[in-house]
Amino acid sequence: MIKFVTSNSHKYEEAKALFKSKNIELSWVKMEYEEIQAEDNELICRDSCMKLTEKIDSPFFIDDTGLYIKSLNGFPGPYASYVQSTLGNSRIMEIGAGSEAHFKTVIGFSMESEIYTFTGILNGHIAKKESGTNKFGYDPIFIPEGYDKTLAELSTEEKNIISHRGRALDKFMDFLSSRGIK
Ligand code: ITT
Ligand code: NA
Repeated sequence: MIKFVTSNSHKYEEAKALFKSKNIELSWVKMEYEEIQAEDNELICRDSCMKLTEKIDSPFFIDDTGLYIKSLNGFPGPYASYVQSTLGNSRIMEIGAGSEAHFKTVIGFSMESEIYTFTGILNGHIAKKESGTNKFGYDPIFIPEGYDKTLAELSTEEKNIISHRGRALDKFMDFLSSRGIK
């Protein structure tokens, strides 16, 4: 049984669908934790994982995700959560519509006092209007490369196949099975 520590129900639902397809049991530790400020979300992820090791029995993992908009020099990057709640999607489109962008997820896994990280990236661009009914963060304004619709117009399964989180979790699940962990 692997614990996923996150306050975000969308992240949990996506991970649950993937883990289910591999028959790995997942449990949700729904809690918020503080994050340091840094440019690099791998660093943030490692730091959070280390601090959580004092509070939560391992094995557990966390997910740190950033959105990097090219025409805005990578903004909001690791501040994606703060910017989503302060500016929101319509204001982001005013300054970033049409620009190339990418999501980056870093999974941090704590096991036997070691921390392992797994990264996934999804390239795409910022839409000119919001669309889609899956209202998870920036999904209604993010069009993945090779698509003409937003992430919010894809099902969880479709998103998982191509997404930053899906790719990071695939690497993570490969690691788990190579260690015989269920
Ligand atoms: P945690 O408790 O797991 O930290 P969080 O929502 O605070 O949950 P982050 O710190 O990683 O998560 O913030 C990233 C923000 O970026 C998040 O709040 C969403 O608004 C957005 N986001 C993350 N993953 C996304 C995805 O797959 N699609 C769209 N938006 C996403
Ligand atoms: Na967070």
